[in-house]
Amino acid sequence: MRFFNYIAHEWIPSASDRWFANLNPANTGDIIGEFPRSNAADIEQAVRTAQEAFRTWSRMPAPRRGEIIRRAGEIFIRRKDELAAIMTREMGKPIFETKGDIQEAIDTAFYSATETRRLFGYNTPSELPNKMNLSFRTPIGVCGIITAWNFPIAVPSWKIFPALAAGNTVVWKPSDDAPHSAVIFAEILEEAGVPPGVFNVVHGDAEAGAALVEHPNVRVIAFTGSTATGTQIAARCGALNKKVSLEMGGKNAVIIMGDADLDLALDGVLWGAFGTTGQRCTATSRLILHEPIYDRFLRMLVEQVQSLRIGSGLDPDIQMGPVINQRQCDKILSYIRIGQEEGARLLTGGKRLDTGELAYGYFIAPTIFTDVLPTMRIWREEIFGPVLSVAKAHSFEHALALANDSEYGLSSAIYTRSVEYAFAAMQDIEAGITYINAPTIGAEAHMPFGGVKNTGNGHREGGWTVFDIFTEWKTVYVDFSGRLQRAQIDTQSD
Ligand code: UN1
Repeated sequence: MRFFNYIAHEWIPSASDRWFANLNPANTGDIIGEFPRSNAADIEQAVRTAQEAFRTWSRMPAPRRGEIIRRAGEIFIRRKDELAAIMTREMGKPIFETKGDIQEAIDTAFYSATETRRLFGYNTPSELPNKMNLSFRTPIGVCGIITAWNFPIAVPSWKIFPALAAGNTVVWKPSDDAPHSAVIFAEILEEAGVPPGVFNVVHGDAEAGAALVEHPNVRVIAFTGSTATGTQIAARCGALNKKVSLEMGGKNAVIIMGDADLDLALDGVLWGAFGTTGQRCTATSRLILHEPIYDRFLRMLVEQVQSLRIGSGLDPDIQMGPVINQRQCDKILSYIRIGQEEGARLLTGGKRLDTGELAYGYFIAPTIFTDVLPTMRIWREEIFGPVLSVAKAHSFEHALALANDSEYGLSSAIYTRSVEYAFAAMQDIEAGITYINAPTIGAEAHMPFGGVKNTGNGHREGGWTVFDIFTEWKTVYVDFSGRLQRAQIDTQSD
């Protein structure tokens, strides 16, 4: 079956007439369909359409736009089961997780819809009499959105709904590993009443993404993906004076102190490290264990990890699905080899699972390395798979130093019963998100989301802060004195 780009409510092939196949990562013989490998001509057409649509969409009262977005949330509720199966089939995570992914988009839709009645500005005193100063948010224009495959609906929704709510129009280049979900996203927005050209989908790979970044009429780029790609995008956006928001890599650490509730911490580490097969930017990939509980906690963890049920996410009993594709599978296995060569101790896992049904997909055993030193690549580099690196800390200060010894700073967590440790962690962990007695994954739609250091470039999606990405401030001075008043001059007597 062939799928198409979505421009101005039409489903159209790429001008390139080239296609890529979308496979089920749990069973690579299951081909979902062929999708267009788009080029600059397709981007040109989509951007032109989005630019035209901007004229009317940006002038629609924001609460009217909000009603359409709210309806989209309701249709996501109605189509949740069907869409979850489509998502799991193309990207592998279990159905209960894809349902959560959709729920995050529903929450974002309702939140964004409600924000259309707020989007507060400022009204402040003027320094001159009979003059009023205001500042309010204005839409920017066409937003280019480029996303990853691991949250095929939630992460795009974090960008698309606020961008639309604020009055922008959108051209979205979804991941070529999860393009079918994007097709459903478009169907839902159309049914909700988003007018033609306001929301467009152009499938493809880096070629289409680069054309979107380069297009002079795309004024904002919002990207989720690797730090390497994001850094290149930021450089181009810098040269072209575009606004750019980046959500990139993570190497998220959990600290477990000697006084922690170990059963609670165990559940948190299992979910944080191996949920979504470790393929979240928020995944727990470093575990810092306080010396007194080091051996005991590892024994508990290994036992649980070895009993995780692994297989196709379409099977409701499965806890962990495959990794996304051959390239990622090779990359993760090569990091496992690097870890062994660097001298870390492989405690469990460390291999591809290829017996029985698993032979048809990209399955990797959940893997734990101990004796990991902060100099090792498996401690420093984002692997994006089910691989957890463990280090021992002699004290809270040592644990904190280990956690902060990273070029990334997205999520973090500490398990402790001590108020002092908890507050010190809140203050001193270098990350955009810190969890106390909860895993590193599980951000909520109405809170700012993003990271410090090489994880981002200072923006926050989610919550009220996302509107800083998708709006510009307009300042207005209303002088009703009926005469020329000179700011900075007429206020001063000397
Ligand atoms: C991502 O992996 O890009 O907090 C986002 C979480 C999810 C979002 C992850 N709500 O883990």
